[in-house]
Amino acid sequence: MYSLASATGFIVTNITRLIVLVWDIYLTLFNFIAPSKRPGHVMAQGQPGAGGKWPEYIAPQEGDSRSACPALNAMANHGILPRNGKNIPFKELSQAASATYNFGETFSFTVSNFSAGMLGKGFERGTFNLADLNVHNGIEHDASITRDDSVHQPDQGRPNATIIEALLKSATGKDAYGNPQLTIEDVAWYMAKRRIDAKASNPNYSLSLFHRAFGFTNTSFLLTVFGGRVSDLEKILLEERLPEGWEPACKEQKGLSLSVLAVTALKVEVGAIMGRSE
Ligand code: HEM
Ligand SMILES: *[C@@H]1O[C@H](CO)[C@@H](O)[C@H](O)[C@H]1NC(C)=O
Ligand SMILES: *[C@@H]1O[C@H](CO)[C@@H](O)[C@H](O)[C@H]1NC(C)=O
Ligand SMILES: *[C@@H]1O[C@H](CO)[C@@H](O)[C@H](O)[C@H]1NC(C)=O
Ligand SMILES: *[C@@H]1O[C@H](CO)[C@@H](O)[C@H](O)[C@H]1NC(C)=O
Ligand SMILES: CC(=O)N[C@H]1CO[C@H](CO)[C@@H](O)[C@@H]1O
Repeated sequence: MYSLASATGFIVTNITRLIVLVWDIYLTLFNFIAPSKRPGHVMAQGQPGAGGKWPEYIAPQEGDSRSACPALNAMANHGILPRNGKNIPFKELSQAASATYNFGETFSFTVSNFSAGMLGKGFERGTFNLADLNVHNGIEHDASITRDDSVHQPDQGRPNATIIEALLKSATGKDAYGNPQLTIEDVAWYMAKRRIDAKASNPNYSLSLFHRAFGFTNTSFLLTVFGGRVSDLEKILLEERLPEGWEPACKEQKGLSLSVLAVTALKVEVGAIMGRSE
């Protein structure tokens, strides 16, 4: 009965993963059937960002802790996470990130739990500082599209304006009002360019398949969550500030699910591998 025992072992030890998977499929199906949130009403009443009003932005001060993630830093800059970026419970990260960016809880739990594991802490009781997330090749990796490689810039909490401005200049799309907007192809092309540039200038360059997966997930957020509009991304990426009136582009009733995110992410990665076809 070896196979039965190992199958039981698989199910029991993988039970939380299984729950997350089933839960995610439920979110995806629910979102498919339920009407999306109305534009202008993605943030629930009483939540930070409701009615396009985000809490006051204060740029990070000397001694504040910041990560390589623009989305989490923006939350701290608006006081949605502690402004000093310190002693944040993983549980709070999971809940606050999910509420601020209209993400399904499956996603924010998985990422927060992964981060806790990476830092050797427990999800339920553990806390962290934003800069703790910058462990090189933990989550943070080379060839990012908002940060220089850690060999050149040891403080990964700081955005690199040169790299971000080149990303935004590459936008070829237009939104409904004719304003510049990034497309999947633009982002895929820029990721490919960053990989080439980083490889050329960084003798220690590395980018595992695992980190590619994270990289393209993150990059696809520029479109799925931030909406891709250049005028918004200037504030979000350069200042790590949520613009007045901005709300997440993903409007699903139960928030963006992992399953749906994976599809956009895959499109970006395939584009980055193939290069821009023109
Ligand atoms: C919930 C927990 C989250 C954690 C622990 C996390 C962590 C990170 C880390 C460590 C990086 C740096 C990776 C690199 O080296 O490029 C990163 C990048 C990024 N994250 Fe997050 N993140 C989280 C949530 C989010 C959310 C909700 C969004 C979108 C709204 C987001 C958008 C991004 C973007 C756009 C990048 C930049 C990628 C780049 O520079 O190449 N993250 N994140
Ligand atoms: C949560 O993290 C722990 C430690 O890294 C890991 O063993 C567990 O599988 C994770 N749970 C899920 C559902 O990802
Ligand atoms: C961003 O990428 C890093 C790894 O590159 C990953 O660990 C982190 O979870 C990603 N963020 C999200 C929200 O997926
Ligand atoms: C930003 O990145 C560029 C390109 O890698 C680099 O030349 C420049 O020194 C970086 N700027 C800062 C302030 O780190
Ligand atoms: C580059 O990698 C080598 C070998 O892994 C290591 O000894 C060296 O310290 C690294 N250099 C930098 C600047 O990280
Ligand atoms: C004990 C056990 O079977 N654990 C499995 C959980 O799932 C991962 C893959 O998702 C397997 O690699 C583990 O062996």
